[in-house]
Amino acid sequence: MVCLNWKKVHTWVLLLFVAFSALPFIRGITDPRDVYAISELYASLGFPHLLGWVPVGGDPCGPPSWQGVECVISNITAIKLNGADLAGELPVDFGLFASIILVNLSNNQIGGSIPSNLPITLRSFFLSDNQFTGPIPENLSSLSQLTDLSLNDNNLTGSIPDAFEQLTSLINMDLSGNNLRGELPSSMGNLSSLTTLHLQNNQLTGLLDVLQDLPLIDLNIENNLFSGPIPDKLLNIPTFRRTGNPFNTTVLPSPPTSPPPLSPSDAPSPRSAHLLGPSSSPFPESRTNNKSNKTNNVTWIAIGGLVVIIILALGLCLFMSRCCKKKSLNEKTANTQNNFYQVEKASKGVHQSVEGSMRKTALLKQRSDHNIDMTRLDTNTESSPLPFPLLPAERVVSDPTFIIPLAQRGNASKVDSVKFYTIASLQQYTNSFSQENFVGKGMLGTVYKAQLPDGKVLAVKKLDKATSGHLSDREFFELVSSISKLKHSNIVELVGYCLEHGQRLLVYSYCSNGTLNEALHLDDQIQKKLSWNVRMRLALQAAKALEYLHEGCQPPIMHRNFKSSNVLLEDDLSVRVSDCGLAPLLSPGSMTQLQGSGYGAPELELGSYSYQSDVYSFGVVMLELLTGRKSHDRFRPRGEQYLVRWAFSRLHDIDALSRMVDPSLNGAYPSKSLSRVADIISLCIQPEPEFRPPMSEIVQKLESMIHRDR
Ligand SMILES: *[C@@H]1O[C@H](CO)[C@@H](O)[C@H](O)[C@H]1NC(C)=O
Ligand SMILES: *[C@@H]1O[C@H](CO)[C@@H](O)[C@H](O)[C@H]1NC(C)=O
Ligand SMILES: *[C@@H]1O[C@H](CO)[C@@H](O)[C@H](O)[C@H]1NC(C)=O
Ligand SMILES: *[C@@H]1O[C@H](CO)[C@@H](O)[C@H](O)[C@H]1NC(C)=O
Ligand SMILES: *[C@@H]1O[C@H](CO)[C@@H](O)[C@H](O)[C@H]1NC(C)=O
Ligand SMILES: CC(=O)N[C@H]1CO[C@H](CO)[C@@H](O)[C@@H]1O
Repeated sequence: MVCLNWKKVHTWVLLLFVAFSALPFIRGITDPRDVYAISELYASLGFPHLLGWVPVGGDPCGPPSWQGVECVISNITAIKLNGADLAGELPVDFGLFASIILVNLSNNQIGGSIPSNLPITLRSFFLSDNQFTGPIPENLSSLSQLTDLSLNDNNLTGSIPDAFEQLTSLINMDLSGNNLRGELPSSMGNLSSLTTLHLQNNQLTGLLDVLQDLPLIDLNIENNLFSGPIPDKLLNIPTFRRTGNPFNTTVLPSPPTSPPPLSPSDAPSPRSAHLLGPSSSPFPESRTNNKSNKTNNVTWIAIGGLVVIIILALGLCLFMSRCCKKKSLNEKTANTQNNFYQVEKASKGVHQSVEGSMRKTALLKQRSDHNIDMTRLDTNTESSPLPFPLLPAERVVSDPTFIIPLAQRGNASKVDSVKFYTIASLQQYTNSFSQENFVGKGMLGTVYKAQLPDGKVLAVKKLDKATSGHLSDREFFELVSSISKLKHSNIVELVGYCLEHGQRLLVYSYCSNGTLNEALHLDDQIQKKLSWNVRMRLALQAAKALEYLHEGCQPPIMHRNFKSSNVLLEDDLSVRVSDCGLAPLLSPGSMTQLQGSGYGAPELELGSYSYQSDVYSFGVVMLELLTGRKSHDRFRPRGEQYLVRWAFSRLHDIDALSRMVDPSLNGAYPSKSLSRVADIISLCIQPEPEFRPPMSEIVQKLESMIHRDR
């Protein structure tokens, strides 16, 4: 009753207050893909001070507006942060913006390389006057709607990529003031709308012929190393600056009809633009009409009204529940502390709570001891501001439970054996997830090589948003915890993880000899080392890994994605199976993928997967070892594309069998063990799952065979 009276007096004040405090919990109107992309950008830039920007979540298209961000309804269409004193780098997945049209980050101090993953909707892309290094990405070729490109005054190196074939809308391009070398690529001849081209102050060489049929009005090639002769047509360009090149312009009036002196026959690299597929963005292509801000504002009024209603409703709920639970609140202090994010946000204004969460981001990054006092952390208003710069030395937080306070603090499930890594440290170790550190892309994410300051090398698996997105932080944490318990000499060891800014990464020990798939099908050097005996040893070790998962773990674990590219090889060619325990991340579609790649057992067709399905996949890997063929090879004749289909009947015919053996073994194998191997494989790849033997039996068979061969 006291509650209600009090409410009558203060209802409106309070409702508004609570409503505003609750704002961060309402799912904003902004396209979640854009929210994710802009959070990535913000983290990668090192959380600079920008009005309205928040590190996690937030609603870039909703009020309060974010500095420099423009939207059309729920889509981010422009980011204009030129001259905003920005440092840091651009994120690797910069391409995730779904509908962005203009990016202007000119006049800043942004470094690193230009990401190769770019938003394919871009029309205007300005990065001039920064500190970008490295090459111009070839994936420029996918930006078919580009009209303006300015990359001038950076420290870009390498040659201009042959990536312009599709860029027929490009009108202005400025690449001046870099360290670009090499000749102009032939696809520049396809820039059929180009009117302004600035290439001055580089070290470009070769001829200018490729430019002669472009509709240029303004061409500047000063201070390069171009050779003559200059094509006649270029001399008609209204503004053509060309001083500071070695060609002797005065000889030009007599352009030769014969082929120019410098052989143009050294054709451009064969990697022409059309070979590059569509953008790597996991989301469907999207296009947006850039409507003016006015349209935007009108819509805002409508949306604003709706939002206010929702806020009020939510506020009322929050208020009621808080008010009536007031008494029991004191008894539940511990719980309240667990949920300190909510408590704080509900009791302070929006502005303060944003500041608070930023402050926490900063604090969470700092090395902490186990008994950190949450209450003090929460109320300490004079704590340090933002974590500038984002890429300092290693910051490993020893207690992962501290990082995810929402995941029931005090729960016994602590991951003591693995480290928590910050995004920033992993970014540093992987050279910002650069192409040079790229190891491979699997069904679940992308793997990068990480070099730690102490010389240690690790493998970082950056999980795709699509694969781990359905797990809550808590579920992800439990997953990490369960993987960390897998200890076997033939299973890749998990050493840490990262859970920050919506990013989930797993950090593993690194296997220097790549995958069995590469060893068999790609890497001649390692393939030479794969003698019969080595192959049998690899099979045995891989079998032991699966045996451990199926029969040694409690509860047992299905691999669900066993294939030669998940069989990693150490220095000494011993096996470590990867992706163990990651089955919860696999989408339903992964079964189809496994089948498409030739590893999937027939029962997958019926949607069923069992331990015996792993056994089948193991049989396929043994077949790969035996034949040296790929599990699925679309370049083979029809009947031979799927390895199992081709091999199945041949396994029982001794002549056919000996013809099946990998020719690169040059017949160097004991014929007795060949038929034993064929028997084991036949058992594994039987169509009926119930007839396939358990892994322990396969381990025994392999062991006794290897033993007899000695
Ligand atoms: C982009 O930024 C540059 C540098 O501040 C500025 O000169 C230019 O007008 C901007 N262009 C657009 C389209 O915003
Ligand atoms: C560009 O690279 C050169 C040579 O590596 C270096 O001297 C210069 O400082 C760099 N400039 C910027 C802006 O990073
Ligand atoms: C690009 O130019 C070459 C040479 O002129 C031409 O053969 C090719 O068809 C053009 N490609 C496109 C996509 O226009
Ligand atoms: C370039 O784009 C293609 C498809 O558009 C994508 O598959 C590839 O991963 C991209 N390259 C890089 C280095 O991001
Ligand atoms: C926003 O982008 C999506 C695709 O990303 C598109 O389907 C939709 O039409 C866009 N909305 C507006 C208002 O432009
Ligand atoms: C700039 C330059 O080197 N100009 C020379 C071009 O060639 C003519 C005749 O060969 C010379 O007289 C110029 O000095």
